[in-house]
Amino acid sequence: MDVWFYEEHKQNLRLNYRVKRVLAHKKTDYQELVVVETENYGRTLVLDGAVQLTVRDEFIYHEMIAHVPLFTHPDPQKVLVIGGGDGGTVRETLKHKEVNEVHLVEIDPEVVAAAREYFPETSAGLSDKRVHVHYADGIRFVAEQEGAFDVIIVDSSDPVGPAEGLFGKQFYADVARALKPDGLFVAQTESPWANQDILPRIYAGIRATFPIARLYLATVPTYPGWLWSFTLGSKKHDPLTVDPARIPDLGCRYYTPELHRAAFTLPRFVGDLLEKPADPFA
Ligand code: AG3
Repeated sequence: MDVWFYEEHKQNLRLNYRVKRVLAHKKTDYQELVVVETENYGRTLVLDGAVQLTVRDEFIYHEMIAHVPLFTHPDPQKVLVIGGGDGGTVRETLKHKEVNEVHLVEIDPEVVAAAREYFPETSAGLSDKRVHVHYADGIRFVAEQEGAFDVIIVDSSDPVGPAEGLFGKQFYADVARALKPDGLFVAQTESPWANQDILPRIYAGIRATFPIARLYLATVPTYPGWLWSFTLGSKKHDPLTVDPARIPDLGCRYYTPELHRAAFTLPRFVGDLLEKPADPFA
């Protein structure tokens, strides 16, 4: 069989994957959902043409989006995850013993259903008794919270379609209000290589909202540009002052105590990008 799937990384650039099997393909109320088994990366979840996770490399993204904020906060008990219906971020969050409540707010129930059916190793944590799954719009959910969470993790798709509002100034203000007085949040903030047009605006929005704003990097082979960014916005705790000697070994495959600090050391072109004057998303 010679079947290929591609993601369009740029108008003139596509990444092709040889497909062993198409496991699911449907239009949900929110997006087009595809699950394929690829030769190189194993099972792959694709939403509106954008790869969300592959079994082979999802650990990189999920470890980095969860452990950097959760080890920056000294006592993260109550955590909110926006998006992330595949469960990968929740799985990593549950590795922190202080965490006693995780709320996952996913707009599309079909994403959770597909994760439970096709990605058991990613989604298993969703059945943990500390986890509460809400099928709701993350923007509205956050707007209704006040001083409720230690850590908020925004595990969204790209800022087009259902996730667009999750990158806006109003949303960041609502996130700040939903956090406790020493709370902090992190969002996946696209690629500093492939998304240079929008990253300065996303970063500007977070920096305008939080006293501490820090961008960090990880290499995700299946996302456009490979080089991927996350931005942490914090009211009090600074990720750069975390003592690596106090970070326990969780048996991660990408994240390490030393990498916690190193991930914030930016190549010059990335630093320059963040200094570019930009209007935050409305
Ligand atoms: N969130 C998706 C990151 C964006 C990927 N973009 C792309 N492929 N164009 C990941 C969800 C995993 N929990």
